[in-house]
This record gives sequence, structure tokens and C-alpha cells, in this order.
Amino acid sequence: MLTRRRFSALASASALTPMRAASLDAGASSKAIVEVLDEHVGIVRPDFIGLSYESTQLYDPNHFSPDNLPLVDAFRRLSRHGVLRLGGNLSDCSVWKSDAGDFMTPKLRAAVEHGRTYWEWRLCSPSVDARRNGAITPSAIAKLRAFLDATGWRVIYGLNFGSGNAARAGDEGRHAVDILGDKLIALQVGNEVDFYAGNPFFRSTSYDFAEYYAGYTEFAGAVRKSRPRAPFAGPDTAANMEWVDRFGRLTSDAVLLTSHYYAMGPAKDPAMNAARLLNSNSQLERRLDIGQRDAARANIPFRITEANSCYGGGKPGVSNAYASTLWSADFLLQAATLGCAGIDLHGGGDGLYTPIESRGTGEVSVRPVYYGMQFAQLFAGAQLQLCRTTPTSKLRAYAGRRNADFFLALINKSATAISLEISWPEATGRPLSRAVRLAGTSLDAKTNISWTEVPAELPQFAELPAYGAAFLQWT
Ligand code: BDP
Repeated sequence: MLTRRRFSALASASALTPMRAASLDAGASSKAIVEVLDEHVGIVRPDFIGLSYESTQLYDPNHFSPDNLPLVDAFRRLSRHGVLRLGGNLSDCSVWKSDAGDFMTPKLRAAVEHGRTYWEWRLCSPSVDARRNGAITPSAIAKLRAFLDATGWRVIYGLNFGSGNAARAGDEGRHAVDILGDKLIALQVGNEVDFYAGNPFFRSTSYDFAEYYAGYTEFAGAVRKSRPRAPFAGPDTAANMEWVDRFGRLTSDAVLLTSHYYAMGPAKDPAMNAARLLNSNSQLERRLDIGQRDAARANIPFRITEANSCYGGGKPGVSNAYASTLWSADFLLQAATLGCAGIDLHGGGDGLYTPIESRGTGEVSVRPVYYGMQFAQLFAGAQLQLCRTTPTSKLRAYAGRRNADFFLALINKSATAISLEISWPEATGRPLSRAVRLAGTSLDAKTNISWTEVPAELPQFAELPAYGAAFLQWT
């Protein structure tokens, strides 16, 4: 596995003997050598790519429904084996209603009332946002199950731990287990539990990991009382890797370790802009180093169950623009290289950073960040190989192999074109079988992101345009 130390050491190495695979363009303003080494790093699991939504999206059972054909299509075009994670801030203020009742308590009622003021309703389709007063029901979970069957996706289902209680968790979890069957990867207990302390609707200021873990055990026990094999994941923290570490040490039966990652934020800070986004995966290596170590110790994978470009709802002109295409393509492949098992990009409704915009039943459109996800998804199932780029400019390169196919992704995060030399004799000795160019008219462009399958001729890729990306496949 590639550790942070190893990654940095290679990034600063400079002695190279590249094979010239493409001629240099004299007019180009910068040059780079990409060397693929015979060293395995992470793999891109078939279910690496995922989407995260607020749980309250289930208030409208017609959204995650097999009859919502445009949404089914948008999911399928992204992946045939993706992961849908349900959670978010609204999950901790959500209502559940079954034949057993709605488990209402004064605490839940107060949180639900307060939750109506949250901005995150924008991340739900208008059918939910306009009312803000529904409930998750067994029939919504049944529609969700049929949606998952139609798309080939599976789900990570978050329970309301912020303001719900164990009796409700037992009833809701039991329904989720029974209805979702093998489509259920895991139940989670709460969203960003490391932020509960001092939230007057959730917990006291002294709330700590020990209390969280006791509550997690109580919720999991409430479900397992009737469904002993119910799968659980956690701790789904916002950023606290110490809690991930402690959870990993204590759990004997969780199927997944989880945490979140936002590249920058808060959105209202003027310093959050496209330039920063394209530079800002700095925390990722540190977090994944820890996540990987913990996952290896617990012998379960580590997944980033909620992520996006800028917390606080996203940055206009960045999170919903071409800058986010380049960011997501690079972020996803870098995380896979560093051993992450998968990433669920958060969104929904008409939120700024949402990959898929849902304006209402029948109206769905894909946003710039979606193209970066599709780009990374080209590597699904691939074993990644170590790539060294010199100089270590803003050119990012990722190489992978799946059966007889060799893949190379090149992402130019700089304002100048880069002329390339590719040193990967094992691949470049074969015929190029597919080539894709990803481009936008400007970093803040919200439309006209172009994804072009181009004739597969290597000389065309001698130069990578400013802010351009390319995918090459040799077979
Ligand atoms: C996370 C929450 C999610 C928010 C997101 C944000 O889980 O509901 O929408 O932050 O700040 O903390 O954009």
C-alpha cells in the first residue's frame, strides 16, 4: 500500500530515463514526463464511486423509485455497481413512521421543528423541500429497494441518532434489513457524531467518544435484538480520525470504517475559490494514512461516505462549475491510489455541489462534478500502478491495469498547456484502443463540459491543454 511518506518521496524524485512516447510541441509552455512504475498501489473497487443524499429525500417515495427513469438513468450512466449513502445533517432530525407508530418524543419533536430551518432541504427534491414535514416509511424503503434493483446500486443507510431513540432504531433498522436485503451494505448510527457535543438538540457539551460508542452499541443492539445479522458501519465522523481509530479498535463486527471529507470550506469564506480547490487535497493523505492503518488493523475497508468540494453547501461558480470536474476526477483517483475503498459525493436537489440535480419528478440534469466522477469511474476494477511525474507541477497522472487493459489518466490542473512524455513501455507498446478528452470552456463554466471520445492516436496526446484531462486505454 502506498503510504504518505512513500508518495512524497516519489513526488520529489527526479532521476528519470523516460521513453519518448509522444513528440513535444515546441509551442507548449511547460513539459512533463510521466513514468509508470511496476509497483502496485491501491485498487479502484468496482463499487468505489458513490453518491450521498440527505435521508429525508425518502420523504418522497417517488424519488428513489424505479419509475423515476431519468434518475435511474443518471445513476446507471455513472456506475452499475455504485453505493448510495443516506445520512447528512437532516438525517439527525428526520421522522420515521411505520405500523408501530412514529416514536415521537419531546426531544425528537424539538429537533424536527428546529431542523425545518436547515439549508440542507435544498439538497432534497422540491417535493420534499416545499413541505419539510414528511416521514420515512416502509413503503419508501420498498421503492428504494426497487430503485437499487433497477440501477445495480447498494445502500448505506443512516439512522437518526442525533434525536432518535433506540426503540425507533430497532423498528426502522429491522425494516431496512428486511426490505433492502443484500442491497444493504450497512446501517450507520448518526451523521458526523463528532459534532454532536454542545448541539442543544442532540447532546451536552461534555459528549465524547465513550458516550458515542455506548450509544452506538445500544442502537446496534436494538436492531440486532430481532435481526442478529444486521450489518453496521461507523463512526461516520465529519473529520475526527481519532474517533475512527478508536471505533476501529473497539468494534468486532462493523463491516466498514467511515468518515467524511470536504476539500475546503466554509463556503461563505471569500478565500474559498477555484485556485484553492485545485490545490487543496492536502489533508487527504494524512486522513487516508490513518484510515488505512485503522482499516488494516480492524480488517475492514475504509470508505469516505460523504465528501464534496466545499462544505457549507458549496461555492457558487466553483462547486457547480468545471473546476469541480477537474477536482473530482483527481480527488477520486488520488484517494483510490491512497487505499480508500470508496467515496460517496454528497448532494441532491439543486444544491450547488450536487452531482445530479433533481428539480422534480422527471427533471434531472448532471452537473460538472458528475463528469469528473465518470472519468474516475473509467478505472473501476483496475489495479493502480505508481506514477511519477516530473516536474511535480499541476499535472496529475494515474495508471491502472484491468485484465488486458492498461489505463492512464492525465489531469492538467494548471493554466498552461503541458507537453508530455509518457514512459510506460508495457502499455505504449500496444495499440491505443480508447481515448477520451475532458474539457471545459473555463473553470467557472457551468455548462458545455465536453466529454469527447477521440480517434485513438497517441500523437494527439502529446499535449494536454490548460485545465484539460485525458484518459488513454491500451489493449
Ligand atoms: C455535512 C453534513 C451535510 C451538509 C454538509 C455541508 O452532513 O448535511 O450538507 O456538511 O456543510 O456536515 O455542505
